[in-house]
Amino acid sequence: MSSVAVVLMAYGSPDRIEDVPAYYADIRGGRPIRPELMDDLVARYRQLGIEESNPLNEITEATRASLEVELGLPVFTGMRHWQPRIAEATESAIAGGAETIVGLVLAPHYSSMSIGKYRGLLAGAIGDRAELRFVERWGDDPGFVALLAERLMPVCNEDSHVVFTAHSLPARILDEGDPYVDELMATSTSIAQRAALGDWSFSFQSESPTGEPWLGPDILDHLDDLAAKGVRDVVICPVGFVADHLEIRWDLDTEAVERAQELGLALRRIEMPNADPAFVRVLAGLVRQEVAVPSKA
Ligand code: FEC
Repeated sequence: MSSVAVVLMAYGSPDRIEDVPAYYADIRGGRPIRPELMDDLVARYRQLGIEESNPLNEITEATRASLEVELGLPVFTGMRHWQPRIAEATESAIAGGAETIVGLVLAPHYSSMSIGKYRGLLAGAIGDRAELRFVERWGDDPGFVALLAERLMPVCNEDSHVVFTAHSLPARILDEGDPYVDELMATSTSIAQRAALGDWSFSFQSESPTGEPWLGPDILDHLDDLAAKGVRDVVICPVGFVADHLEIRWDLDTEAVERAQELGLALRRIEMPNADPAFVRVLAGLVRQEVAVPSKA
């Protein structure tokens, strides 16, 4: 077998508070940012205690390091919107002699605006210098479904209503036949079956103010609806994310918790997979489906 390396890709988070403007500019791809939106984003990171260092990126590094040990292959982190960039990770892999590169994104569901973008960045960086194997989607992976079901069951009681969530995207993806929503519903249904849930629903979160319609319902509106229907106990299971980052720590742990308190709802969420060994084994299994890597005994 030719020499193999893995490029493990994630959204990325600014290292320090002073990096936020450059980070946001990268996300916006050069489109202008209203000053109040920039101030709001800086304030969100600041309220999470991110000043001189960022624990959110440390989770990705811990995941990378554990995956490298689990696979016995070099694994390089490539961030979509921060450093180290996907291109830098690719250069490191090729400099280390990789002839085959496996691309794996720390986001389970395919969309042209999500995994499709990561793929484009990685393929462009590799060019014809190595063979690319790419994990296109993994929301239906049985190990991932089982992991989330196992985290869900202990935090549910007989009155709980489970809400599965994922990052919203501009609604125009539906006109383009994007599989994102179908994949999210398939993952949610599989987890609900596995955990034998009676009462559950799906909602989006983390919509960005870009001036166009986004997929809904948004989690805050959804909590209003659930409260109006008489639900009193809500458990959130974010299926579109795998780690504690801004979208979990702010949008759920801060904003959704505040809304739930106003509505008199009990609200909690599952622990995110982060760098849990069971999750790292799921990731390793995805890589092994692309290349023949012996399993650890
Ligand atoms: O922890 C962190 O510091 C970063 C958390 C973070 C994750 C994340 C994941 C996804 N996003 C996706 C789509 C979009 C689209 C736009 C967009 C905008 C933002 C902004 C921040 C941000 N996203 Fe994000 N996203 C994270 C953070 N995202 C910050 C900009 C400010 C704001 O809206 O609050 C709109 C871009 C544009 O303006 O054109 C679209 C998708 C995911 C899940 C897949 C993945 O992780 O890659 C999809 C984590």
